[in-house]
Amino acid sequence: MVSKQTLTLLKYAMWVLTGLILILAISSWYQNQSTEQLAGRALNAQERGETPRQFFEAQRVAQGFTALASTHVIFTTPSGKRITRMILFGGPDYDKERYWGYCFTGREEQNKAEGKRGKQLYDGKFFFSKGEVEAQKKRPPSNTDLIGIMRSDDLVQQQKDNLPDSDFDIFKGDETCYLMSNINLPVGLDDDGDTLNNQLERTIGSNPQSEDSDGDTISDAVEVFLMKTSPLSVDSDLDGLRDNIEDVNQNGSIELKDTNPNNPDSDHDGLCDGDGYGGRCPEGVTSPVRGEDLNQNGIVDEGETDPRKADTDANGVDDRDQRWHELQTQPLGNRPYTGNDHYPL
Ligand SMILES: [Ca+2]
Ligand SMILES: [Ca+2]
Ligand SMILES: [Ca+2]
Ligand SMILES: [Ca+2]
Repeated sequence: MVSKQTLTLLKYAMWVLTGLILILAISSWYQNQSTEQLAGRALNAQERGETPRQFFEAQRVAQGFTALASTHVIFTTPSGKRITRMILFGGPDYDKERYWGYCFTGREEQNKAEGKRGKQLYDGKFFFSKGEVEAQKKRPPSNTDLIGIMRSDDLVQQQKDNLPDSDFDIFKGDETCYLMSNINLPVGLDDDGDTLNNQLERTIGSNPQSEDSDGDTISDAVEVFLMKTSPLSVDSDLDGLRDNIEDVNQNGSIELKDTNPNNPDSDHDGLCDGDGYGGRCPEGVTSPVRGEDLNQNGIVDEGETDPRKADTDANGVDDRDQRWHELQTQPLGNRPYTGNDHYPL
């Protein structure tokens, strides 16, 4: 059921939108359609050039929902729940995209009746993604009131300076807001506190009630936002080495002590980083040549080669070629080399 208060706010929303829509630059879908393609059948609202609408009550916001691109979205934030804009709208990757919105005070109609304009008329909270702020900074100057609001708003300067803003970048609950985005946006609360909101977790398939869904000691957020590894697999590149052994300090960059958790052969020598039995190892599972870190502990032990160096002993021959050569000239496990063993150079 839609509450009376929400209906009142929706009424404000509808006429505020008629003004706000002037500054939207995201109707490319419709503009790109050829009229011939649309002939001979009934046109839906989007094809007629009307922007579709979505409404979400607080309960749906708590669970999470997808705000569709180029759609007027009205939502109410759940009572007593504080959440940052960044988390509510899907995190840093989505912040690079273009979305913006406005949270109503309920005073807009009265303000308009009193002849107020600009920031005095729209005295609620505007919010913008970093991508939208960048796009707005590139817009040519305009005398339009609404653009004036956005341009003169302190938020633009603060986001320019990368400063957090408690008023504008935190949603405090019981706020009814308008949202417009140029992409489908996962919106929701963050039940497990890992900074991936519930809807983003649902989309990815991670557990919204666990901050480390795959139990590899790396949080879902670090895997998704920083390391770009799978929050659903302890060994994202299937090379036999766990993600937390590959990127030791879990910072998403491959340093001297690290192997690449997203590449099964970090040093490009043809040998797998781990034991060589992983699904993405270059040598087949039937090959007598295995990988580099055979006991998968992140340390170069006796009898192993270094998965960070293509030529571990610096003798001028890469590890894989050297390993094959050694197998030709010495007993192979519990049987001698027969000459039938392939030596693929
Ligand atoms: Ca979460
Ligand atoms: Ca994890
Ligand atoms: Ca791995
Ligand atoms: Ca290697």
